[in-house]
Amino acid sequence: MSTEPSTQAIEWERKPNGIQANMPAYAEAAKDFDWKTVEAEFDWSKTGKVNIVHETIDRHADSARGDAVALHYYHPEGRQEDYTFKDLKKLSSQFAAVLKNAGVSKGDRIAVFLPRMPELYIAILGIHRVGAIPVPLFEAFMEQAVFDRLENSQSNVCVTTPTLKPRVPQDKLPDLKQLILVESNGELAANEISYEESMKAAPEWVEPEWLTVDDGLVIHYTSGSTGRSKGVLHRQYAMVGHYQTSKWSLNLSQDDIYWCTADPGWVTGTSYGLYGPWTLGVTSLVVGGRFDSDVWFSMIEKYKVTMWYSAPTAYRMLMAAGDAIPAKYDLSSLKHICSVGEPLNPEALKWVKKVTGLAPHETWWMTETGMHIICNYKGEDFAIGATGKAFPGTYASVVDDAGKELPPGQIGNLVVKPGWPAMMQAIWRNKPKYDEYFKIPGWYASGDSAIRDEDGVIWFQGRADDVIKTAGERVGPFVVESALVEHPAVAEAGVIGKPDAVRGHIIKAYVALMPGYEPTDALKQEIAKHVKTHMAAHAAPREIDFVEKVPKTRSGKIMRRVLRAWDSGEDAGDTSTMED
Ligand code: 6R9
Repeated sequence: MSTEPSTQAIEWERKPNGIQANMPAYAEAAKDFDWKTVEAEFDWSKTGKVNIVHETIDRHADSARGDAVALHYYHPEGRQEDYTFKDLKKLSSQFAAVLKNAGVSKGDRIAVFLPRMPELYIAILGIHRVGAIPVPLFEAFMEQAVFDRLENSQSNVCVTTPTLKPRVPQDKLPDLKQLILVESNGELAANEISYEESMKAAPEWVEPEWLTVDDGLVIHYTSGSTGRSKGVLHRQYAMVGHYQTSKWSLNLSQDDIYWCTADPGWVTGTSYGLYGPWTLGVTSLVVGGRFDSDVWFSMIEKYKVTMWYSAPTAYRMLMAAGDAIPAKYDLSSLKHICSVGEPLNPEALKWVKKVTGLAPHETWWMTETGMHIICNYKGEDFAIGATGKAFPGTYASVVDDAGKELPPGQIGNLVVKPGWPAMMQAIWRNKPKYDEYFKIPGWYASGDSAIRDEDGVIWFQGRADDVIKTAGERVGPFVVESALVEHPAVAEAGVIGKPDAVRGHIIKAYVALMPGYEPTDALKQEIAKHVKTHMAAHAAPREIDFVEKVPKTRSGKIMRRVLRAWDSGEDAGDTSTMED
């Protein structure tokens, strides 16, 4: 880990003169920036009536943009459909009526457990229309992960499919009253509603439930280093941040065809898969199905994608699939590319630039920040490897544990001054967890470490806690350890992220066995499968080492620092607090 980026040979991504950007000069935009001017872009600033479905869909449907495509949907083995803003106004109204009939009202939490399909987007919009709060769940979640999220959010309705339904443990969820099934084959239990049938009978216009800017927008579950996943609650006001960052860092405008590859199960898929682009009235592409390099590059050609927002793990997978695939397609429509989720390696950045002519721009942010905070911007040159500068109207810095700002070049805690528009409103039913983010006086603490250079540019250095980023997704070691020890053969388990060329990190588990179990490869596989079938595939350890004992402090905390040293072959440092 470097602590002195300014003394390294820095390579620059240089822009030709005259490049068109929505924010032509960062310094000028940041000087005197006031979020009040962004508020004025929303109808609620005049009417006082707030609902994101109005700002993302209805106001465009009722304007000259009404017949413009809001959503292109493409599934390589299935449906290919287009929806205009008018279509989404009607469909989200119908779904709102279905929810009202099911007794849903303002503030209720509604789980959406669907694959990436048009109904996923329609359901979320319909939930907004009735003033309820969507809880999007990624389709790869298995029973335990689904249970944790539905139980904590006390969701009373879950929108899902017959295929995913068996992973919803209804008998253990007393608050869950009804299921709405998409693509059901007609056989319905007493508490089940057919999406298709109920939509047919529903009215084509339902007025949005009018809210305030402080009412709930969405809950995303995310991992910390300890305890179960936490429900990050955002408020309607977050749209102010989604809108402006989509305009200036994604560089979106209404002549764009925008492709965000993230699933709405993760925050990128809502903040920048729905709210940001649609508050701007931009056409969005959603691609269903699995990752496939050929399909991905063909999408850019087919839809003439102009703006592409993806993650380092995807760029690395595309790179691994080789240059011949992008060479087959016309990628000349592209005008801007961004990246999120992990640092993008210079090698992958340069490869994307080689095949598309454009270098991906970093956007650093978190589920909890709700919107971009630190970015490289289209109008400015940037150093390759730099994370970027704080978005106008936000202030990010690098501080010591007491909250004192560090001089340039020193590594410390990456923090943000509280008060940006999309800052989380709460951790659902967990005030102590929320307060932990503000333990450095005066700051929101991200849990990342970083360096700020002389020019005020921030360089991400790594996670300061034990959270693992694997294939762009946050996995808390504790959740995996808990799933591991549920297996009868496992006495103790410690989990770390092991650096990996494609996934960023993979999950590696150190496991101490119960007496009487033999440390075999077959057992390793069985243990990994156990995690996969209980939590989610991405949470399962790809590597397991059997050990006599998992290293712990005298107070019983797993010393993941020691596990990381074992893995890398480095010195474990001070082990004086380790139990013998
Ligand atoms: C949006 C999202 C947040 C964590 C964050 C950091 C890492 C995100 C990054 C990045 C380096 C970037 N991260 N963007 N690291 N460069 N451009 O990813 O949210 O899943 O909550 O993860 O991801 O470690 O703290 P989330």
